[in-house]
Amino acid sequence: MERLACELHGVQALRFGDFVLKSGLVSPVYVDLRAIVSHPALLTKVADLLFQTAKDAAIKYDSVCGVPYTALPLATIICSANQIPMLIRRKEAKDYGTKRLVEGTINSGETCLIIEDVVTTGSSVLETAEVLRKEGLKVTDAIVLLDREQGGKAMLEKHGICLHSVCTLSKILKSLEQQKKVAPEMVIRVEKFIQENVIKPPEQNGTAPTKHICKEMSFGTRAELPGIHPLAAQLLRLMEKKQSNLCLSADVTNSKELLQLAASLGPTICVLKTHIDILDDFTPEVIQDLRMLADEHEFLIFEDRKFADIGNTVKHQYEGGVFKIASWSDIVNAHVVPGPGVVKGLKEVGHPLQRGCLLIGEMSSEGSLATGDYTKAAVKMAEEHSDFVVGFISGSRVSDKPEFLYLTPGVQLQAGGDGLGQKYLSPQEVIANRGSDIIIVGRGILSAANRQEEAEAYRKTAWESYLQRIGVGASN
Ligand code: S5P
Repeated sequence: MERLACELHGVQALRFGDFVLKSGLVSPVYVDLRAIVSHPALLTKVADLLFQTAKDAAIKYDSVCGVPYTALPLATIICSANQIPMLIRRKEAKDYGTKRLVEGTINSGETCLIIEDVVTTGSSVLETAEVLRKEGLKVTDAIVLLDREQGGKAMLEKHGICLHSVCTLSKILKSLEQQKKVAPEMVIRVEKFIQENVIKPPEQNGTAPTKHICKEMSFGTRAELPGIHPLAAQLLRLMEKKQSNLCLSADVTNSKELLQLAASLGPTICVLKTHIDILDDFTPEVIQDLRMLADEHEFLIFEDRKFADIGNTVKHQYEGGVFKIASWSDIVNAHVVPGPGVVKGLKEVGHPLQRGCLLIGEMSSEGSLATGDYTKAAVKMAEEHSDFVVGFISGSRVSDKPEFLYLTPGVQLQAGGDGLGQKYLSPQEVIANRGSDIIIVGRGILSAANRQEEAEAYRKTAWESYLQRIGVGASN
């Protein structure tokens, strides 16, 4: 980022001062990436970054089309270096011959990836997408070097295009400020200008909002997101390593059985969830043994305590008492019903220990009140405490932040319920369709004759559903 920012600034692709835009607005920043075509090394580097961004987002496409004009050479380099068929969009139809608007071999039904240098409102990308779509091509994603963050991403999403950016104007700015190439006052002016000039996508009266269509980042990519909680990053990495997004809900009442489960299913799971207060024979030694097994088999421990009291009380419940949960459990969870105090109280204990907390955004049980505005309030609380909150217990992806993890209970291979309000969905529905990350399975595994085989069946189905979601063909 630093080098890219420095080089773009060096070739005057980014300039700061007072510039009158086409619209008449006076802008403190002027972005003109055409300059890079005269700098072959930089041009190639930018093309590489664009290609890598598409790769990281696991986008599947058959051809590439650059938005005229600056992105044309970029698309050319990408296609030439990686042997991908290219399409060229004409700005004007030829007034003779075939009157084609797109040059190259068009195979109707194939997917074309759009490349762009800079996006403000997104209208240039959309124009190109519409031309390609009229030719029978699918356009689902666009890659841009620089997102000016003025509403382009949201506008394109409304039109079924997911915009992936190599960098954003605010990140470039911060980097240039750190390198002392732009004065802090100018950074503030530009940030203010961006915020005040965000173009909202037009309301689509009468039509349902477009579903969030952005294809997924892999768990591994999410682990590297800047600002991600270290515990969330650790979990995402071990999920990728073990190819497991299965959490075992070890709801057993006997310590020996709990430890046996941890030892035998440890290699198959990413998280082991406990209800430590249902053990008939709890001793601190059980916890020591469980911790050793967690470290040996690389899974996290999640005590499903569902704290739901005022901050001062939950602090004691988390830190002390018989169970001393904070001393051994990587993750705990909390209801948001008391308000932010519950998170603040838990954070005072858990944050110094680098623990994480999941907020209950939705519940799997029949008639749950955790819906609608309640769920939204949980998301807001999580965002305000993202230094401690690592995600949600929810039936679906309740926030669009990839830094958070989404764990879903109420999962069995067979749909149905338990007669006491529990409702079950399949791993496929939860992971592939509802966008959750981790399935939490208790009785689906515990009541099987062969728990190890059953756990493996859940792991495999959930992992394949995840691969399907990120657009990668299922493996093992
Ligand atoms: O909404 C929820 C939240 C949780 S944490 N619904 C749930 O079922 N749980 C927990 O997940 C519940 O306490 C139990 O430990 C587990 C589900 O177990 P199963 O046997 O129904 O799979």
